[in-house]
Amino acid sequence: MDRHAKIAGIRPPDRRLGEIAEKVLNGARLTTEDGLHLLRTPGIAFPGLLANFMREKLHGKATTFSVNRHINFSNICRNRCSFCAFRRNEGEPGSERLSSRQIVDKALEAGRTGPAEIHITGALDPLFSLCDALAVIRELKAAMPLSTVKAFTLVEIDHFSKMSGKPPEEVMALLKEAGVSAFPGGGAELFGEDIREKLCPEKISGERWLELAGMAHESGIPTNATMLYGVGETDEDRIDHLVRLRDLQDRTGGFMAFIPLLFQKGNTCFSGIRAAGPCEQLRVYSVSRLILDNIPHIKVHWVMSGLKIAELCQWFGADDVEGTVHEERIGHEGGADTPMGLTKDDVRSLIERSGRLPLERDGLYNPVRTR
Ligand code: V47
Repeated sequence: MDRHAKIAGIRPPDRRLGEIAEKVLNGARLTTEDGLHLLRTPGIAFPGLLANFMREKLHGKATTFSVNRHINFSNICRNRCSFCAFRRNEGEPGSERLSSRQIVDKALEAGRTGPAEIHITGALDPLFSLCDALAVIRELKAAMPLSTVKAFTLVEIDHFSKMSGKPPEEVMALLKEAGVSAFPGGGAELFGEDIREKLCPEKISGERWLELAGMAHESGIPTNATMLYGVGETDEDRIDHLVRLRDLQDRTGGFMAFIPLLFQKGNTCFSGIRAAGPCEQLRVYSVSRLILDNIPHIKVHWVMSGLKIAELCQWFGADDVEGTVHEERIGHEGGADTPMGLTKDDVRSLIERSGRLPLERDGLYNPVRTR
């Protein structure tokens, strides 16, 4: 208790938080019950302090970011997830499937040599095949050999596998050979069976997503992991999601970053839902940092969180800020009121305003030395 007081400068608000603090300070693992207690603690200061202790132990004062370009290859999707405002039917106004030339041109908008990281996600488009995916990646790498390509969620990998008749391991190996360095963390949503049934009954199960993540890691392809929240899930759903990720990471070590995605309810059937407020958001960042003791980075996707929370959460567990992005469609179709993209200076100043030290990285978290 004295040690907490010394480090935190304040006494834990209750005995249970004192025990949790003891574990965090000793590097011991938190349980599901600890996670639930942290989520249900009325105040955010003490959980935040603990998350910041862990964040600074791992990353010091630095917050990383990348100059990146988000590109959505298609929004024409076989699935109809209830939270998604981005999907369209074939031929519907606003439906769009990009050619590989259009994708390369978009990436080149970031400059002659391309962005450090190209981030590609889309939809389960019946007319975008594994061959198309491989051709796009090869063209991107030919035009921008220095860019890291983080492309296709595990849900999309499963779709390519089903369409091509090739096992997912082979799909992953072909994409890696073509130039994919990592898979983005989308499609994880929430793993709990009941909430997943409400959100995305047609999507692969949480267990399948985790199985594919394990395969990617075994194939030497790192991935990220996301969690959609503020969409009617329970505290138990959140902690269950985090613990399942932590269990897999114990076995593979292949997750680079965890990214909480705040639900944007516009143009969805959830328009009546109460949005997660700022305290709740900061609580989610803190608990994510504390439970995910084996995933190196907690990233804030400023598009979804808003710029104010992106600044604040760097003191509540986050050590990585989404990059310049350039053109964000998924959150904006859901009514996100953030900019479509930021300049590199904007991102740096978002980090500096928080009192952190901006550190530019590539798509695999290697430092980029520019200035
Ligand atoms: O899985 C869809 C989410 C994800 C909404 O790996 C929504 O670095 C909020 O993969 N409100 C796809 N979220 C995006 C994705 C991603 C994004 C940023 C960084 C990384 C990374 C990956 O977008 C989906 C879903 O969870 N999403 N609709 C919505 N209305």
